[in-house]
Amino acid sequence: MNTRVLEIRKGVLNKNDELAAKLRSRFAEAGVITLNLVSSPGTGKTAFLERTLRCMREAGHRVAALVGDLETDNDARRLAASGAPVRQINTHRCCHLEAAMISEHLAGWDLSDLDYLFIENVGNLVCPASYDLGEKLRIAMLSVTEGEDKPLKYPGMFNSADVAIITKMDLAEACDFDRQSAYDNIDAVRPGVRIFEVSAKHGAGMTAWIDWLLQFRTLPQVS
Ligand SMILES: Nc1nc2c(ncn2[C@@H]2O[C@H](COP(=O)(O)OP(=O)(O)OP(=O)(O)O)[C@@H](O)[C@H]2O)c(=O)[nH]1
Ligand SMILES: [Mg+2]
Repeated sequence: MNTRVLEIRKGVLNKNDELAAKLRSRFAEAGVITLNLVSSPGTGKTAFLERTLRCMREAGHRVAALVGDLETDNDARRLAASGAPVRQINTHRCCHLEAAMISEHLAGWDLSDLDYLFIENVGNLVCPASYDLGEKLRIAMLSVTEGEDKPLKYPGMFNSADVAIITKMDLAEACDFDRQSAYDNIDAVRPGVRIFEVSAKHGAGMTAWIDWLLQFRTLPQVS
């Protein structure tokens, strides 16, 4: 019985991987850098993206976003206030985004009009780790209010990340955030990963993040 369940799951993942590979080729051909933002619910993905989209648009970069939630278009409305093209993906009972959902919601967008496509995944530290969306960069986020041990408890998410971002740094002192412990735990599951500290509320750390992202685009890209 268990073997059968595993086979079905493998089949679903293989289909997703095939679609994700096609998306990755499309993104590379269009020259768009695609990022998949993953974290627990409420870590601050949307707040961070609101600032990122606004700053990047002001600097003349072409950005767009897809945002996944089970229900509501609240996050899409927040992000669209930046002026960037934004689409909400409602997954209903599904706790993660899949490559097919990305493909479907890109309909009508000319990817070659974009420099960066941000995908905010459904808030969940487990399932999104298993679903490749064809992204170039997976960004795992952790807020100072969640507990420094989250990377150890949810290693799959942090282990598959290209960048880690610690959010809500303005609350660090009030939460007795143990910065060294957070860094050690991230490093334990993803040795050497680049870590940024930000406060989307006050803007601290955002310049370093955006500078890094702009510089990343200039590096030779291997798809
Ligand atoms: N103090 C502080 N609060 C923040 C910061 N970033 C986000 N928040 C607050 O944290 C709460 C959740 O922020 P969101 O941006 O909606 O978080 P999210 O990760 O997008 O949430 P989901 O999409 O539901 O998973 C909101 O009340 C935000 O105002 C920050 O840098 N500092
Ligand atoms: Mg959100």
